[in-house]
Amino acid sequence: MSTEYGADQIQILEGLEAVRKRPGMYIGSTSTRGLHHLVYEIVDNAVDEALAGECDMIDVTINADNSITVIDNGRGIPVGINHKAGIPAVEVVFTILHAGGKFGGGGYKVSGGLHGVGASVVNALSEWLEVTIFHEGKMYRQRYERGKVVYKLKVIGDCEAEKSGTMVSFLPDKQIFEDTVFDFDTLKQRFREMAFLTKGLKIALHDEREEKTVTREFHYEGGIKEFVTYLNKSKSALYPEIIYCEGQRDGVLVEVAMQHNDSYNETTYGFVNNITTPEGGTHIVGFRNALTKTFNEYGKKNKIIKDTEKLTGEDIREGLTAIISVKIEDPQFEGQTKQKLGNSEARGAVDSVVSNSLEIFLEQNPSVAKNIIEKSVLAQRARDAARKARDLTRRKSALEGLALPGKLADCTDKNPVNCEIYIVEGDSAGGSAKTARSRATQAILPLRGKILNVEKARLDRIYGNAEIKAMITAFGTGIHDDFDIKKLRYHKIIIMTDADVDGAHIDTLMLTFLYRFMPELIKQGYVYLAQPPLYKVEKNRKVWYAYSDQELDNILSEIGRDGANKIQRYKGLGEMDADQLWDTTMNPESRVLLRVTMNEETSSELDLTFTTLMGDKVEPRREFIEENALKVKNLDI
Ligand code: TTJ
Repeated sequence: MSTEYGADQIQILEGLEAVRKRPGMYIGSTSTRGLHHLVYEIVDNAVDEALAGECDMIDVTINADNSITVIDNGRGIPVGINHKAGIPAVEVVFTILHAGGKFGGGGYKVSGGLHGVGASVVNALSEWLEVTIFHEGKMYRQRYERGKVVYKLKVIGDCEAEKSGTMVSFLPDKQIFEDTVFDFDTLKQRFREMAFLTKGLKIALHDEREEKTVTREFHYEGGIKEFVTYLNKSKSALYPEIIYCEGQRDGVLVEVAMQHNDSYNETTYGFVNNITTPEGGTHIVGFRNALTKTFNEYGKKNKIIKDTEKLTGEDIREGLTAIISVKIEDPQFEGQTKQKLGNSEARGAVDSVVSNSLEIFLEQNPSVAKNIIEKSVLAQRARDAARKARDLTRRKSALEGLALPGKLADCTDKNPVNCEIYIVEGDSAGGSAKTARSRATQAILPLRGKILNVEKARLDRIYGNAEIKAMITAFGTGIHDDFDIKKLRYHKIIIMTDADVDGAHIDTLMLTFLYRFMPELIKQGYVYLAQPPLYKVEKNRKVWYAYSDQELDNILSEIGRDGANKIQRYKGLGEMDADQLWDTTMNPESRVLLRVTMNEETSSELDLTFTTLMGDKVEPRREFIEENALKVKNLDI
């Protein structure tokens, strides 16, 4: 092999060597997030073939050895010689850096976007990778190891003459990734999203790591319209129609679907070339502009609002679920985390496509239009009331200084880095916690009963709620436009509830509040759940604590099940005295805390989790709980 190596090949190896030296530069990180990006990178190439109208099926398998296989029924990566490089095009795709998205030219591509670094990066970071192409009755194959060609592209057999497609298998390199185990749910959620965003495309995911293969299939003929229906499934829609806008301008392909529900939250997700844009950008700005303008014009023209009145965008978007999906040839991502679309042409394109379609829709559906505008007027009144309440609090705190809530037992240390606040369910457990705590660094805020469900209340009621006010003042950050993470008074916010169904419900209520009003606290890793033990085992005056049934079993196996044990099942925090609470749950030396994290790449699923758990509809909630009952301990919300 070495004698055939020319200058081109040496350059190739240097390119891929650079990827192996600094993988983070190419895939963001070598954590599980980066690991999963490898799969998206390969699948994105197949999605491009679907966008070109040449493929309608993608099949992904997590194999028993944790390698991945992706198959599509597209035209197949070209096997002919690429004249510039002097090697088959498929070899260029897998061995030359950045060649990925540039093949074929023209048209919209989802690969080569934010994460789209090309299939060669996946190759460089894989122990081995094999590509098989089905083309005109022949099967071609090439294998690589850590990016290096093992053998030249060769014909390995025949296939049916009509069959065409590409199959790629790879095993992520354990020398590169901290953890090489794929998470089925992470992949599943991403593929569901991809299927919504590419109408008509069938994506199947198989997991062959257990004896019985698990399969999920996604296929939505309605595309993002079905996405909106899915997001609204646990809410009550305000009208049955999904408003849908589609069009193209200045090289930007625009697709928008939306529907209001009777809740008070806006749920808008933007996508650029199938990549989520949590920080928004020009496409979102264009959408909002069009919405505000069109509803105000319609409302005035039809005398639903007075000429002097103006609905704000926020009011119109109360309870709105919307998907804004744009495809653009050269997306520019900006912002701190490069998750914000910068292309200015996207603003005008979305604005004009949405304005035109929405105006027509409203003219044709006057009762829907009236319904939405009336809800917006109510939203405006509530917002005015909330603003007044907030101004009053602001003025008060300006006069009297920031008064901490009376129920808060604050810590003495004033450096937030050292400080923790325990949010404790119930006054009695709050009392034990106050006795048990380490005064210097641990503050205690007891909450009476269940906190308000913020999914079901308008702002004025939320701001009026005593428990919520107490938390906001204790944290010190303020909320909404006033939110300032630099003012956070504790770097650990620890939710401590009973280890029972009620406790789990309070956890969810608390997390819902934090997610909706202070998401930065979760994103930056300041939020934790305390883990009180489930059992206490005593034998010969020695004590063990078990935090799960499994652990209880282990302890009993170790010390013998001879009847001399006294086993106590804790039903609540209140059953522990202060010393026990300290030893088991609060002592930083020995306690177990679960940090709450969130994955922004699939935030639509996260939103759904909260609305499903907290919403009115019983059936989706029951299904959700049944489906997730086994993994309640998985706190990656
Ligand atoms: C390019 O233009 C000529 C016809 O084939 C086009 C192409 O490259 N199609 C294509 C690539 N289909 N599928 C892929 C592909 C699939 C996987 C799973 C992985 C990669 C890197 C590419």
